[in-house]
Amino acid sequence: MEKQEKWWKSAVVYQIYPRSFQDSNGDGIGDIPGIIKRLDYLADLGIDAIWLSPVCRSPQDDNGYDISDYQDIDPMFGNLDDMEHLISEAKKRNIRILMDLVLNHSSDEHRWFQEAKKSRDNPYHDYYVWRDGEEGVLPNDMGSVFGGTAWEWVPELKQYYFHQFSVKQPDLNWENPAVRREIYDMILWWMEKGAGGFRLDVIDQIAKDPDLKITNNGPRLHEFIQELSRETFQKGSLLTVGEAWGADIQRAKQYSNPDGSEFSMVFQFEHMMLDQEPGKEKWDFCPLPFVKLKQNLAKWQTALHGCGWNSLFWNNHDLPRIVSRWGNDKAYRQESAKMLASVLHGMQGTPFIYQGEELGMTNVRFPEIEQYQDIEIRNMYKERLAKGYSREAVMESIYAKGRDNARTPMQWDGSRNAGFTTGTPWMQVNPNYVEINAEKEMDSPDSIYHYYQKLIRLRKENPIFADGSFELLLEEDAHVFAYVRRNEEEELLVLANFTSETVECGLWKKWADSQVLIHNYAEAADGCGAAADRLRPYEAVMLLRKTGRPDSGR
Ligand code: TEU
Ligand code: CA
Repeated sequence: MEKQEKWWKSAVVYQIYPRSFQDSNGDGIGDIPGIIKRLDYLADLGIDAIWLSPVCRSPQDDNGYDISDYQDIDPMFGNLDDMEHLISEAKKRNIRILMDLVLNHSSDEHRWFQEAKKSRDNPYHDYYVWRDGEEGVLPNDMGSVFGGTAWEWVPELKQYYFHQFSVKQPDLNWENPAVRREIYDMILWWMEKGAGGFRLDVIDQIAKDPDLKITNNGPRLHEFIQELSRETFQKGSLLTVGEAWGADIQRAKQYSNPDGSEFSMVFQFEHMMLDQEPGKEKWDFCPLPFVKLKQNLAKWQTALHGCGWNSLFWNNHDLPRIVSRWGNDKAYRQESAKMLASVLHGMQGTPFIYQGEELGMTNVRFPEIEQYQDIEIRNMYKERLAKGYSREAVMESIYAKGRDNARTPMQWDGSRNAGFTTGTPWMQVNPNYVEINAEKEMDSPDSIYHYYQKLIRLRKENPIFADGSFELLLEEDAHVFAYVRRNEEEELLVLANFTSETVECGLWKKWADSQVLIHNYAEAADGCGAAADRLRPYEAVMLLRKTGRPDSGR
């Protein structure tokens, strides 16, 4: 029973951003039939579940994170039959479909909001968060994540509504039990349709209290989540993952409590915020403090061991491409993409692969702002220019951190539009698709794709990936990321050079009698590999050995 319930501990999840994955009808937008066509590709990769970014009915102000009907599919992506078909076709390949639940807010075009703004005594009015006021005199100075104020005036009601995201994403009022009941019923309906789990969008923001200027981690947060879990998820054997930018260790333990009272796991971002200037915005980027990254990941590994469960990720649809961000997408694209994958997949937790990551897809540098689609980018561009930033500086921020880096169409092959669409893609394809595409990757035995495939297989074959403890080695080393995982029978060393230089490192030698599980360089070259004191640029290796000896490998 226990084992069945915790199937997700050895699982690997693949995230699909539907509008950019595969178009099937030439309208330039990825869709559900397109995903179905590519299921064999994903089965071959070896993944266990797909996290599907939102496909529900939506005006697409924030690419589907603004839902106007939670129980219907947006016509742009297909219909409910297509969705059921996807679930059953995926199931045939032992792949579960995780839906993206956007529960903090709905679209302003949702029937609830349309009713809510009719009058103050409409039964749906209290589904949202309102404050009385006067036009032009905001209830307070709270801002929206996407820029500007978090308050929008509705003249008919002489009230403001609260929106943590865009003005078309009014916040739902979780204080109202009727809202919570509607949400639970909707989730149960998706469970009946065969959803294998759920990713919960900005779940730490549902218990907001605008009067106290509280956005995330509100006082009733865990009460709400526990009720949600009890009323829905606990009735099935699901993978549930809560997105929580504001999670610390203590909260993460609550979210992923092994007793199942909240979610299976937490999706937190501490490690992904290290290359931004402290106290500033994500656009104010700085070089990655490498030692801090190691310490941070190590902290999460040890603190959650045995009492919580983390997601492992470098990428999602909100983050720039990792190979461009912390690897080297020029001279060492292959090596660094594989190195980053090794460091991540060697840890405890559930790895998430974001579409194209397994191909080493890179960031994009579009010359014109008009080529960018993301509401966050567009708003920031206007705001920062108005504040006096230079256009060049703003574009550099977008190149480094813009969400559209992750949202360019999937690069399937070297044909026009990378095989993504026969029409005009909703966002331009990254011009490097001729070099970087799935077809090429599949054809080459040494590709990044096959490296990911092997990492996934290793996790399935070796329980130590899921159950081993974690110890960081060479903590202060400015180049090398090294750690050991241990269980009762074995130990696993992950050794990785995070730089484009050849560096001194004698650790591999001490593990000379171990088995090489995976290595991102061909053995050959003199003075390198097991016998050497050096690691080549972005070199990474995973070594496994049986224990029973006192030597711990330091
Ligand atoms: O993201 C949460 C969130 O806070 C992000 O908007 C994040 O702050 C931003 O990307 C950092 O630049 C989730 C979804 O993943 C995102 O796509 C949505 O836009 C957002 O919620 C609103 O639903
Ligand atoms: Ca389409």
